[in-house]
Amino acid sequence: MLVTVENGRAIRVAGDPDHPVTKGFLCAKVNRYVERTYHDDRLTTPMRRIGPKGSGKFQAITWDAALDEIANRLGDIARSSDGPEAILPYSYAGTMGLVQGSSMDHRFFHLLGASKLDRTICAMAGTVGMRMTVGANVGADSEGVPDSDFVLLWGTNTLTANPHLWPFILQARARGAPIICIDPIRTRTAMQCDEWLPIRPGTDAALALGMMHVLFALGLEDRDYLERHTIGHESMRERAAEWTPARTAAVTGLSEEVITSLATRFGQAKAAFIRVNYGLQRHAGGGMAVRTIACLPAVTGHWRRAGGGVQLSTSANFQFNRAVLERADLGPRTRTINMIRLGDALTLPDAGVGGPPVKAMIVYNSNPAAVAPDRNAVLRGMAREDLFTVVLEHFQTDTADWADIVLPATTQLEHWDIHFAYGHHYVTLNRPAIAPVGEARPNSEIFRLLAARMGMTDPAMRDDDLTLIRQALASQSPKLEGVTFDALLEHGWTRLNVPTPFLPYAAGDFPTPSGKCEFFSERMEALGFDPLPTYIPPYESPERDPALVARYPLTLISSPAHTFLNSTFVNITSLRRQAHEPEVLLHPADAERRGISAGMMVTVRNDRGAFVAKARVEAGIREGVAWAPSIWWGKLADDGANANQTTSQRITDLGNGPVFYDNQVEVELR
Ligand SMILES: Nc1nc2c(c(=O)[nH]1)N[C@H]1C(S)=C(S)[C@@H](COP(=O)(O)OP(=O)(O)OC[C@H]3O[C@@H](n4cnc5c(=O)[nH]c(N)nc54)[C@H](O)[C@@H]3O)O[C@H]1N2
Ligand SMILES: Nc1nc2c(c(=O)[nH]1)N[C@H]1C(S)=C(S)[C@@H](COP(=O)(O)OP(=O)(O)OC[C@H]3O[C@@H](n4cnc5c(=O)[nH]c(N)nc54)[C@H](O)[C@@H]3O)O[C@H]1N2
Ligand SMILES: [Mo]
Repeated sequence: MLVTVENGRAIRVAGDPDHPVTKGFLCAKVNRYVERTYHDDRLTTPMRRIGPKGSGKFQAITWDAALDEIANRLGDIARSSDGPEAILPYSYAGTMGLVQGSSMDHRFFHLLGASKLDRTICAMAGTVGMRMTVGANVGADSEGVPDSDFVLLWGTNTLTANPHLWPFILQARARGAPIICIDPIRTRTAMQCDEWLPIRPGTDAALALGMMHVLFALGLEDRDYLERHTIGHESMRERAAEWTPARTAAVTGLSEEVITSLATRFGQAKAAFIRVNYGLQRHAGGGMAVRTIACLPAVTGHWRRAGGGVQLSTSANFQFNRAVLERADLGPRTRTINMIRLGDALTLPDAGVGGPPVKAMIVYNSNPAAVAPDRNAVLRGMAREDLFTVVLEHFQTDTADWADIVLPATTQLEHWDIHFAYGHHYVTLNRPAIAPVGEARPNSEIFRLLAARMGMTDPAMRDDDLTLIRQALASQSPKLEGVTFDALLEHGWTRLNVPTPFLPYAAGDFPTPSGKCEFFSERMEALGFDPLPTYIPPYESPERDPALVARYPLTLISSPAHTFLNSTFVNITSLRRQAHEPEVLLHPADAERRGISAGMMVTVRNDRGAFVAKARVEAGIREGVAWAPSIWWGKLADDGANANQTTSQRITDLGNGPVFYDNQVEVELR
């Protein structure tokens, strides 16, 4: 991102035209970063709560007063009979930079002996699914996509969530590749594709198995690749044989013809590119689904060629020296709390995992009062009078409203950082373009200051941001060879030391225990799963809970609105206007059955909670599915609620991830 600065003020942000992936354009949200940075509501001083909890009433205080109070309160808790494990850090994707998100903060909490946070809310199910099959969350390179002859966008809203992939896909299309979208919703991405396959949510593993059935039945497999680079292909063939098109159709809700045609064309292609993304894995069997889809390119040998393979992520290629950044060795072993169980962690006496109750929570880079599942439980917890809450933020979010102390943090324009990527292979240096707005401070600086206040003398707590960046780069990984601070300073970004395009498994070399693509996985078996790919139905499905489905017949998907980045940017008026107001999209048949027409106000509810939305009625969604574009700030909705009122704290099969879209609801007139 290039920032134009005049008289110390940023006036324009733009994509870097020289960058091979971003190619001079930014997404709809980040385009508004200047507006966001100088927003009237930007937090510019530390604040202490003066009204009742949750009232959002605060008074400006000095940094000294804020740091003293936090240090005293945390010190008291650490020395009390509850001990330091009663302190919980909570952070995620506000910035994914290593300096502002996984360095000083981690060191501070490690030294303190605080509870650890298992950061599962986004990607863990799919990450572990990839690891089980191919050994790492490393897939095909976006820069190979122009060479692909068949593009499958599987459970991903590319034009919204990952627009920089799109130009590569268009190049493949120009050379004749069809683009097919598998999604219960006809998203703006699906609208631009050649075909839209409205699958029943949570059944993707069944579709992948059905595809394998057809591939083996028609002899479209690559026998040489199977023999040399996979393990368990004979049992995989037997498993696939069970998934006839008829059975696959019954589970996925797609027709036998569609399934057969999809698999046949996939198998006839030379380099099919499958983009799976994280939406697909937010169901009970999300890990297994990703693991199963990841088997497909090994069946057909597409990994051999540029443009072939599966991409969930490229992130595991970025082997920064995280151990040195985070320094887990600084503190004792402590308990771990899963971030998606925050509702339980704050409301159960042993935090739901054993040990002391949570007595203090320090939130940064996250807005859990909007984004965490089972929002009613989260808010009950945050309302506890005996919970001391500190929030480092740019804005007075839903979460900041429940804080005791709010600290103003810097934005990307104001601090140093270094970033990995998950859709390409370039390391990015984030240089500050402007001075901090108001009294804002970088997260890293805030944790350094707090450490000093609390008498932490370890020299690790004194490293400055540039030192942290150099430490991140001091890695033994050959992929980071040549990625130096000086190179980053010069260009702003540097490609990892991998070929372009990078073909990770062209010659096998899978980083699994067997060194092969594992159709059969001993690790899965050891975890108590079927060692072969299989279909695990959603929790809230006719297969597993028919009584619940009878009461709550609609599956609610609350994936991101085009103009929001999770809950970031919701307070930017121009972007919120484009999202209108909280909405729910229904299929005309589902709407008619309920006497709902477009524009009516409806309540979306289940046993966990409810929120109000305006009905949109369109055929661009599978019958039985509802879509609530998200993630709204509760405080900006008339009823103070959002879609996470209805989502559950249940976890996925692998990786302990969330099941946001495994969520049955009913919709009725308000
Ligand atoms: N504009 C914008 N961009 C973003 C984000 C944002 O909030 N806004 N968030 C960023 C982050 S943190 C992430 S993790 C990614 C998320 O981006 P994606 O990984 O693309 O995930 P989602 O948008 O959650 O879901 C993608 C699609 O999956 C579909 N889907 C849901 N369930 C199923 C299913 O069972 N099967 C199939 N086949 N499809 C299903 C949904 O309808 C949705 O259209 O985007 C990143 N980019
Ligand atoms: N229902 C539903 N819930 C979801 C999802 C969904 O699709 N549906 N998606 C899930 C996913 S994939 C994810 S990744 C999570 C994301 O959830 P979060 O990680 O909470 O991400 P955001 O909602 O973007 O909130 C990030 C906050 O960090 C702040 N921030 C940004 N940069 C900085 C910084 O440098 N310092 C500090 N101190 N603060 C900063 C921003 O102002 C913002 O308020 O939400 C999850 N929740
Ligand atoms: Mo995410």
